[in-house]
Amino acid sequence: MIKGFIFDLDGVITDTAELHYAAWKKLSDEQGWHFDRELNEKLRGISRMDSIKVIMDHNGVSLDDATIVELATMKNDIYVDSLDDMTPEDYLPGARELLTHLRSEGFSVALGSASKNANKVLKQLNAVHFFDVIGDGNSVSKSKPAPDIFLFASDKLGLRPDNCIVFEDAEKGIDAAKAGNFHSVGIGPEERVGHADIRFDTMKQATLFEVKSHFKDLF
Ligand code: G16
Ligand code: MG
Repeated sequence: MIKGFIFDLDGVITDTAELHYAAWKKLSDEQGWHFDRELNEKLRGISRMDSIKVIMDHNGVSLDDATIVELATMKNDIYVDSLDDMTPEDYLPGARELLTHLRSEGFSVALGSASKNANKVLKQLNAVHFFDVIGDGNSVSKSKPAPDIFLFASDKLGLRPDNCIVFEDAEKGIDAAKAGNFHSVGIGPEERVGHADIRFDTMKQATLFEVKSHFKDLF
């Protein structure tokens, strides 16, 4: 039986990828590093520290740990400032409707995001009330593709993984859901999330009706 839903944040509830891109681009320009949208795609769903390591590897740069943390903090300051402009208009189409529907049907709902800034994003969107549990980058130490963040969320909801459906837009996020024995819904193209149990191109298509009809034996 499905009793709970666990949502990733960036790429599922809202598109913070563009703001992450702008912040990494500013840092990279300042450092004389190459950074473009193709490389930004590789950062989808992975933690801040993993992200800076991907960018440094791409540029053949190696630095001591303290400097890496300092640079990642500079990027984060730029990113957090940019969140001030985020408003309740910035849900991905369909996301607020689905969250509202789940609330009205009495499902348990959690956030399972890699971001340490998830609380600020949810506040800007006025989305905090949609969630019974908020799992974010501060909740666990092992990031996706490890299942830890989703296991944290299901545990706090008091549900077993097979009672929950995870919504994810990242390849490593679907890997994490599968590693934890969760049911999974992929949001995005086949080449990225085709390994999910079911896949929709966008959140707009991922209505509760569609999800229920795909997982009909579980409702
Ligand atoms: C998001 C983004 C990633 C970002 C990560 C950490 O993950 O997709 O690009 O690197 O959060 O964010 P922060 O630097 O704010 O801690 P998710 O899991 O919400 O898709
Ligand atoms: Mg994501």
